[in-house]
Amino acid sequence: MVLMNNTPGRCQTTKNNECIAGVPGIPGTPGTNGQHGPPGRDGKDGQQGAKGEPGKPGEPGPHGPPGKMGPPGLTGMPGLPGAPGPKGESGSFTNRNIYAFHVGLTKSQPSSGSPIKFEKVFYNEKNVYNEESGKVISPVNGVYYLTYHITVYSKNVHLVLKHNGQSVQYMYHVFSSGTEQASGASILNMKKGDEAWLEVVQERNGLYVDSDDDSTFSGFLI
Ligand SMILES: [Ca+2]
Repeated sequence: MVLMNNTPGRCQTTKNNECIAGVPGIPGTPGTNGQHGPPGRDGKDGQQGAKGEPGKPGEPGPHGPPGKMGPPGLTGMPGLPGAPGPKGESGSFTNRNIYAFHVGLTKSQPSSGSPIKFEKVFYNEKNVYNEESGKVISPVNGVYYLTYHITVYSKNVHLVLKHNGQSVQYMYHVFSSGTEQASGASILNMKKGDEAWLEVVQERNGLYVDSDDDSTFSGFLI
């Protein structure tokens, strides 16, 4: 079979003028742009990226509420003594400490040169008077009133009051007749442990005692 005419739009014919098939037409002009299609579907998730740089420290947050009270701590060391308190009011006389003595001779005419021993004890609070030595020995610092009342008979009496060995006061009585009285008194500022006593001077020892006469030495802390 031979195609006689290939003009577009014409029929291809054989030798016997038979139409076999039409010639392809001229391409048409391009169509106008179509409308936007619907949005595509989301793509697949990408792979995880690399770890980023550490961020800057944030600003401090606000203060939190106070925590719960903890357990008690260990007991501390005792504190130093406080300052002395104010002076109290004066107590009554009956409440104060008494330092006093009242003693007498048991033998007449004591010897000189040593403390006269008054061994008859009428009263001796806190042992202010020491019978063995014949001395007043002060247990505290204080001022004492000391006095003696001597019965004099047959001889003169010459006495000296001594404080820690120092002569403080003399008393001299000249005997005349019968039994007489001689006395003396002193105020002594004594420190704790200080001693005071009476002593006969130069054998003038007419001090006397019997069943109804006394020669006494007494004193008390003022
Ligand atoms: Ca007598």
